[in-house]
Amino acid sequence: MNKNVKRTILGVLLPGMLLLGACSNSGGSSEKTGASTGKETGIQERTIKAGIGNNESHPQGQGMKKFKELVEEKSGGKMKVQNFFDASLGDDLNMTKALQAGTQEITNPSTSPLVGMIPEFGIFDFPFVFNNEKEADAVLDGPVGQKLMDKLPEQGLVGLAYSENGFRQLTNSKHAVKTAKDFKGLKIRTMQNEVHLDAFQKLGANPSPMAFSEVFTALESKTVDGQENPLSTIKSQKYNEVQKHLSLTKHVYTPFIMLVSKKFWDKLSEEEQGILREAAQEAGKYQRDVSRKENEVAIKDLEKAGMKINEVSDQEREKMKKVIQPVNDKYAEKFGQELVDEMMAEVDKVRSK
Ligand code: TK8
Repeated sequence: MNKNVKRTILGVLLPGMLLLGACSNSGGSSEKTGASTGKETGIQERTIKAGIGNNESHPQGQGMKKFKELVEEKSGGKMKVQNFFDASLGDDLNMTKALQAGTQEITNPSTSPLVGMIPEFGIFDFPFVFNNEKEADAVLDGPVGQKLMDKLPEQGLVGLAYSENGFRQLTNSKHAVKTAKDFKGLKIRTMQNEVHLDAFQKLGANPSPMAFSEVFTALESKTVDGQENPLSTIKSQKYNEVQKHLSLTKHVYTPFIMLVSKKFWDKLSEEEQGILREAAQEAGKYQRDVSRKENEVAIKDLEKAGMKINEVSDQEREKMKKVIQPVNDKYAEKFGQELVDEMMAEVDKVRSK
């Protein structure tokens, strides 16, 4: 379907769907009544609404399908996960707010839009911190990743597991980006994240933060010249239809995090909580695998689809890193130098192995 038509249809259907969702007796409100004496035990019949920004075929979509399968299997079919794809429940930030309000149970956002609630998540937005997925895994699955998860409950959220959005690459309609200077003047959509905004500004680009579901139209209408996302997303969102150049900048790694509404979580028995946590961790591992394989396929598909792809040399990446360094320094101070040092020590540990 034509993207615009699809969007128009969504625009008409969405308010109605949301209304239905709000009126239906699904999710947190669907558990058995009569247990007003506090925490329940055992496993109850539950319907769990889970929403993501990407579509079903994207590695994130595949991860959520695995999560659904695992939750239903582990609960003997009592806990049902209802997946909503393609930002049909809203974008990362809106869905996270719905979790806080208790009107949605689960979402799986990039960590980047969470910085408005928990600034420290911004340490993952520092460009050029990770060289490869192994380094990212070590930090996310280690004490630093856990420290950040521990900050979620005070914001009405519970974090279950990290998975991967992945290394971001730049696309644009103007020219190949091979050096730091090539960013000059490019209008680039960024996530709603101050570190990204400042970093692109430092490179001389003209960044504008925007929700994910608006990106295709913004590129098509030339409101912006470019955007940056992992290869799997560039392919699944068909950005190749409106972008000519793909530059393998690999400038930053974005995690996904499985979030649960704390309002919902607190109603669950320990057994139910255990099922969700285990399922999220297993699905997270599976999803990372799918993501890594898909990126290898996606680059070939994007080339076949006619994108002009260019590598960025390590020396040039190093130069970009130097330009951005003051931004990283500024935010390290804001988020806590100690936390940043701890992250870098973890990375060094992997590097020296
Ligand atoms: C999906 C997003 C997304 C992210 C972005 O909800 O906004 O560009 O990379 O793919 O989390």
